[in-house]
Amino acid sequence: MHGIHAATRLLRRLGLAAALIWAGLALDAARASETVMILPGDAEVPVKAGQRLTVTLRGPEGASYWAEGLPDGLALDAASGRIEGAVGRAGTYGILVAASSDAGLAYGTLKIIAAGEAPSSPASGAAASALPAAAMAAMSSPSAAPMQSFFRDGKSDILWRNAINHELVIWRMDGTLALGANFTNGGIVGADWRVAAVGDFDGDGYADILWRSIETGQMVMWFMVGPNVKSFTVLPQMVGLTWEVAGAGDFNGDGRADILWRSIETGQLLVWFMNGAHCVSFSSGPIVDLTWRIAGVGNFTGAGNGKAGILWRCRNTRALLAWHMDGAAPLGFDFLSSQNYDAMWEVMAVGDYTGNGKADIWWRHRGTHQMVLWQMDGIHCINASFGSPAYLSREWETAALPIR
Ligand SMILES: [Ca+2]
Ligand SMILES: [Ca+2]
Repeated sequence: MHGIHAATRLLRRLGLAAALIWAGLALDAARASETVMILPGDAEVPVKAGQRLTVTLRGPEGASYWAEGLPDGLALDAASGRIEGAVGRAGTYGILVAASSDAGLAYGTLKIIAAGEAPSSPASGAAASALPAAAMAAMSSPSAAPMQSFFRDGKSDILWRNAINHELVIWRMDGTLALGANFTNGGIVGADWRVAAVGDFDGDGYADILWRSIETGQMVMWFMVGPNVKSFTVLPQMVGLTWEVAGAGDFNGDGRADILWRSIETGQLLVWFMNGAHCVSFSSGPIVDLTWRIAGVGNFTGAGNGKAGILWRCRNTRALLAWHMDGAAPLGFDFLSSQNYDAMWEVMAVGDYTGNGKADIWWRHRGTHQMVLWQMDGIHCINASFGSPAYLSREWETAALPIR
């Protein structure tokens, strides 16, 4: 019974118990071979490398299970929820687990900490620790290319979707100026799908498009070259609709866009570190009061070695706050010096539109649909100018500013 008490304490500490019960998962006390535990929510399993372990995920009757990020040596039985095997290599492994049933979809995180002879790597996920120091240094240097550039020209672009006929158009941008409007060749995607985020998920320099079904939460990634779809992948994971994709950016500095999640119930943050459509590892971040809304993802100051940060806007005061991040952890924050826009103005996109390596902010007026670019130098707006064109009719929406 030691295991269940430890897990329950952990859940209490994380304040997650209520959400999980609602989601249909319950703690399981079964004890099998050597090490057994756990379960849903966020849980940690300490083991020795090479030691056999069994972890049983327990969801509602008839649930099927998946796990993403299992280390070599462990396997999941999707029908029973049993994860069995032995972790060959010492390390800390973050695993995303979920149970899917008629009652809905619940997910949690499982951390397996495998101790070995050598000190275990602090890195979450297996791959990073094997890299030589030089490669790590190269990977963590600031990425020159903005994550929202469809044309690999060093400047972010704007993806529009028409809420009525669902056409997709990419404006190739140079600062405030739209150089051209390009229809994508991906065809018309139905109304139950939404553009969840734009980012270069595979690191080839071209922005890609993440779709999410508003009915099921299923996700599809389009890998782009310019406005054309090169290939697409259905993501194996599904996350319940109480979590929303808040944006995409390179939170760990490996040159690939990652997915920022936020719970619409608790305000909890979660980052999926991506390699293309594959979630390599993930970290949960702080819980932030829901009076603060995520307006965009971008790095305004260069802090965190160029890694993506988060732009927050307070629903009450309209204050703008930039968080500087390292992975899912905030390093510090700054209030933006200009914050005098009223509620009629909404942030429609964040990206590097001027090509100076720092994020800028596009605003759109809810009444006139005019667009204004704040050209930013750090946390200071050095120029606010209308776009050219200066407005677009209401039915055109961006990922960050859907019509609701
Ligand atoms: Ca790409
Ligand atoms: Ca990344």
